[in-house]
Amino acid sequence: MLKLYHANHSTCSQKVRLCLAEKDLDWESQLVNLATNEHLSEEYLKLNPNGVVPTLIHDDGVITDSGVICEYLEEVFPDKPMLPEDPVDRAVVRAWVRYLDEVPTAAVRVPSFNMAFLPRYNNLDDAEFQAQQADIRPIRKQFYERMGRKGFNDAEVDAAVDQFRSTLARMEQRLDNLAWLSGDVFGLADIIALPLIDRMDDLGFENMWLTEFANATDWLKRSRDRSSFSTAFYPKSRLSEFLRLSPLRR
Ligand SMILES: N[C@@H](CCC(=O)N[C@@H](CS)C(=O)NCC(=O)O)C(=O)O
Repeated sequence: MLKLYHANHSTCSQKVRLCLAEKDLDWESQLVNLATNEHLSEEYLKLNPNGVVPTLIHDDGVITDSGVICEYLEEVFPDKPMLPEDPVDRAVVRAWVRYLDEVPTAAVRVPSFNMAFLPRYNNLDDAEFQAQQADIRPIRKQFYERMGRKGFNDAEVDAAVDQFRSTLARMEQRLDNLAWLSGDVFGLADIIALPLIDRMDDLGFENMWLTEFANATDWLKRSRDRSSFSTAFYPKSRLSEFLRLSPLRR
């Protein structure tokens, strides 16, 4: 029995939903409302002490972190493999997953918050905003403090866009002679990358790859043509479908 604590629009949740769909697994959905800080409730923190989604429950096991959850699913449900057979090739895909977690996953948060989530904090005064960050966010206190109620500054936005561009450049090179980031078969690295590129697309950044990165553009189209995409990105799971996006402040 698989139960996923997740949020419709969360890129990390989308990664796990893609993996579940690729592996044709049935799962129970438990939505966590990020707007009301349900992920910071005492009850949820017992499952995921980092106070973030997603969390997977498998029988009595609690598994956190989207990349770890996907690797867990790969181990426990090895049919339809998401990693190549050769150990060196597997290591390369795992290195891609680490890179995608460290660089573009973090970068994508900056325009996402500036363009979509800031209005959540508009009605708070400084003290109320501070109170929300100080004790209750186990791993994101400094992130929210840097954002403040006015959003990330230009230097942070520029750095994030630059990191995203370097990700596209890396993808472009890898896709020069491979069908997928994970090798010959769509796999873990593709699963982790897809929600990030889709988010940037949803925020209106598609010109970044349409003009410069033909391989990445083609990869995105082929990834979206897979049935797992429509399963994982069901209606209202993209920000533009339910939030009014602000222009990127610069
Ligand atoms: N490394 C974690 C990061 C999870 C994460 O940051 N989740 C976001 C949604 S994509 C979240 O829960 N954010 C809560 C917040 O900003 O307070 C993973 O991959 O699962």
